Parts: sequence; C-alpha cells; structure tokens
Amino acid sequence: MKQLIAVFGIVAMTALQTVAAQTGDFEEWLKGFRAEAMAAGIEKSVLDEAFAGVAINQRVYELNENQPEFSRAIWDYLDSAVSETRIEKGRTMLAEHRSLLTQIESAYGVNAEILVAIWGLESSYGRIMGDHDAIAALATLAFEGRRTGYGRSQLMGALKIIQNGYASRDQLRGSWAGAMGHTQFIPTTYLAYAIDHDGDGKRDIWNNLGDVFASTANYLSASKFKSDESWGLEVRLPAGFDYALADASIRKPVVEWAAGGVEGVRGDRLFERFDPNARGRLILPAGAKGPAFLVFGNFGSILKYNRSTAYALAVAMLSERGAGSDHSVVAAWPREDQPLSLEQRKSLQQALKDRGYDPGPVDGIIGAGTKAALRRWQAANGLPADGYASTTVLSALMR
Ligand SMILES: [Ca+2]
Repeated sequence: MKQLIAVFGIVAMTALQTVAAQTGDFEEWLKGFRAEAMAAGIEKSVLDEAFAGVAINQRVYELNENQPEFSRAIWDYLDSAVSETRIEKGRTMLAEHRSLLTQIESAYGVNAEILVAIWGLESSYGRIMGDHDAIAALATLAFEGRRTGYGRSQLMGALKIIQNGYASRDQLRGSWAGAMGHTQFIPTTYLAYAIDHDGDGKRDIWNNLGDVFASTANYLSASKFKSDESWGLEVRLPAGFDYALADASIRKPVVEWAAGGVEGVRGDRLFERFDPNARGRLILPAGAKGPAFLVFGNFGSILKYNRSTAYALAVAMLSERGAGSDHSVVAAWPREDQPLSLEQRKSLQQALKDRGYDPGPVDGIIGAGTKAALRRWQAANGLPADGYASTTVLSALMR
C-alpha cells in the first residue's frame, strides 16, 4: 500500500509539473496572440472579455492528439446514423416545423428534408450541440498540437463574432473542435454564412430555429445546392463493368451512363428520373462488392458541409426517408471485409511499392495515388479494379 501511494505520488507530481509548464507557456503564447488579434482590428475590451479566466482545456488537448488507429466501416456508421429512431424523429421535426422550413426552402432553394437530415446528424435535432467553451477549446488547439493553423483562424473568427455583436461571449459553446449550435458551424463558416432570419440582430444558431435553418440553407446554397435537383440514386452496374469508371475525376452525363448499362437498382431507367444531360459520377464506397451510387452536384454540396462520403450518404438516405420513402440501400455491404488499420494501410502501400506499383508516400493515407496504384495492380492480376483498400485485397497482395 505504501509503495502504491509513493508511486501514485510521483505520477501525480509529474502530471502537475507538466500542466504548470504548459500553463506558463500558454500565458506567454496568449500574449502574442492578443497582440496579433489587436493588429487585426479586435478591440482590447473584446479580448479582455473573451480571455478572462481562459486556460488550456486538457480534454480538448488529448482529443486533438488522439489519432484513431482504426477507421469505422461505412456500414457501421450508416447503421447508427440512419437509425429508425433518427428517421422517426426527423419526420416528427419536419411536421412540427413545416411552415418555417417551407419558407426557408423557397428563399434558399434547399429542401426541408435535407436541412432536417443535417440537423439530425449534426446534433441529434439540437439535443447534443457540445458544451465546451469555444474560446478555450480553440485557444487550446491554436496553442499546440496537430491543428494550430485551424485553431488560430477559428479563434480569430470567434473573436470577430463577439466584436460584431452576432452572439455573446458566453453563447460561444460547442464541440471540442469549435463547431457550434444546432448544425455545428465553425466560426469562419458562421461569419461567412450565418443568417439572422427573425431579424432580432443576432445570428442565433444555438436557440433560434429560423436562424439555424436559414444559416444551414444559406451555406448549402453557396455550395450550389439546388432543390429541384437530386443528390443521386443507388444503381446497378452491368456484368463486366469497367470499375476504373468509378473514379472521383470521372463525371459523365446521364445519357452516357445509361448507354453503358447503368440503371437504377430497382430497375428504374435513369432517363425517367434525371435530366439526360445532368453530369454525375459513380461511387463505390465499399468497392466492387458493395453498393454503387450515381451522384450529382447536390451530393458534392453536402460533401462541402462535411467531407465524408459516409456522411453525405447518410444525409441523402435520411432526407429520402424523411420525405416518406421507405427505401434503404438495396445491395449488401461487404460486412466481412473490414477496413484496414493504420499499420495495415501502410503495409498495403509498401506491398504495392515492392511490386512496382508506386502508391506515393507510405503514410497510411489512402489517397488518389494509392487508389490508382491499387487499380493498376488489380487490373494486372485479373481482379475488379475498384481501388478499394480492404483486408481481402491486402491478403491477396501479400500472397
Ligand atoms: Ca436572429
């Protein structure tokens, strides 16, 4: 017992010393940042109010340093993101706020169902908006770690929000990364796109649903979202399809996809649903063994909101379900084919390199270079060239 206390004492003291050292540095850093902010036009009174009592947020510091070893499979994400509970609640919210949403839909050209889907995903319809003090969280990110550039620009943005009187100092609460309100705007997005819908002088994305929906619609509209167009649909590919066509850089008119044998997964012909000249791209989020989707410009607008295919698909599915459809994804996800861990992704890149298919740097990031190298290796080995990095392809490569 005595020994345990002694050991615990040492650990505790080390931790305290680290915090003390960090706090000293933080105070020093904050002086420099304040000078910079004043040079950028932020008033001293705003800085005094904003930083009174602000210290490093240890929890934010740790979350920022934590690089996940495993990425989540898209089907696991979609199972929870597009749950029956969220669909039901979305339908209730659509009914409850119908007149406000219709007003905003006609003003901004963004469908009510899309707005409510984003609202449901970002904060579970306002239930979980994050309760971190945004100034402290952003100052922690700006001070040290992997996101100092992001932290600095967002902290400066938060100060401008206070100075302009859009929101009060104490209202600025949100996620550990500084995303705030019902639809999780970061400060620079807020400054550029937040709207005072009810005209009370505040852009209140924390309490006023008119401001929330109008701000979100305004942001999507700036990303070229169009309410009379579709996000896309799940499609069926013909036998012998050239998977090299499912590439982010290949965008073709509906007429060409249809001529190549692509059709709706429920047998619907593309012409009947879309403008034959609308340009779309094909995505295979889980490779050739999983579902395929033809996506249009609106899908790209949703991706600007959150740069994740899984997220954009969840918004698309939720919005369709909200609009009354009972469709879910038809083709089965390859649930046995797990995504790769960081180490496995590096092994895959190294194996491609060893076999003469240069994937670029061996960094565990599956980007365009790795996908292209993987496609070349798959094509040379008589496999569907989908460029999808999974456990199956890794073991085939290692053989
Ligand atoms: Ca307002």
